[in-house]
Amino acid sequence: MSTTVSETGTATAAASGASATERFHTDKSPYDAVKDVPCERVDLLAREVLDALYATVRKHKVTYAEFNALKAWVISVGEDGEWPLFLDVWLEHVVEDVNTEHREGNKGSIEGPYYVPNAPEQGADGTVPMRADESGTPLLWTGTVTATDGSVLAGAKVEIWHADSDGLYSQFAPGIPEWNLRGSFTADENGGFQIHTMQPAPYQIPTDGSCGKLIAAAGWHAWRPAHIHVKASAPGHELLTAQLYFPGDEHNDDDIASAVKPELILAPQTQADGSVTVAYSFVLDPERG
Ligand code: MBD
Ligand code: FE
Repeated sequence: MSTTVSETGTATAAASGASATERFHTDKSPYDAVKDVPCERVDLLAREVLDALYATVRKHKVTYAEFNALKAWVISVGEDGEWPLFLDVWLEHVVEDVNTEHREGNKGSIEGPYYVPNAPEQGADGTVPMRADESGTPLLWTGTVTATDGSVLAGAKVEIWHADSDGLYSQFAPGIPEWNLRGSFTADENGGFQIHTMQPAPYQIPTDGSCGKLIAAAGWHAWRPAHIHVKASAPGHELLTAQLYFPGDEHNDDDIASAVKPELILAPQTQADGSVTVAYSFVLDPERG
């Protein structure tokens, strides 16, 4: 990743897109998990998506000029490396919904394009890696990890990652230390953890790339509300991927990625020194047989 993000200079859509695309490619092949899917399923899904496109073209009498603009735009999304961004912003939320609706534990939300595994371990009580002069409001998050049957999940893993006070993610924007504002925590014998970090800023998806071009052409906005990404996991339990939000953010009701749920909005308490504390705990569902 560091090869595609320059150490200095401003964040660009093409650089963060290239990093996100490369990050996705370094995962184990996404095709492995679908190698036994029958062709009937592929036929069904591909056919229905194409039928939806035909219906739109017919209903709105799409012109050749519009078709050619679409072709040019689709090509540029790939050239900018923005397919991970496009798919996570405009499609992942519904995939997340249908795959978690059976859960009795916490609500989750989308992963988005900027997760990196193996962030530095901080134990049960620690501070995420940050710069000596990291700006923003200090935030202390206290919680526990338990199972839907009420049992304590000692040793559960809680990984967090989020943007800095400029809305930038380490490893996807230039000039930020590699693991800045990314950390892994391990619940103690009571399932408890304490995370010290900085409150993130609202995040604007890159406006200078192909996704930004679509947003501008359609007259949309590019904002996500401020959010902390988290993955909570324990052996024998379903991985919970979520995002936590802050009350009063103007984009909580109007998230470009449609990833806010009321259960995911924190109730921060401001302390005398201006820092904030939040309590948020996880209840994980058992893995299905
Ligand atoms: C993000 O930070 C994010 O969380 C999502 C879902 C899409 C783009 C940027
Ligand atoms: Fe994010």
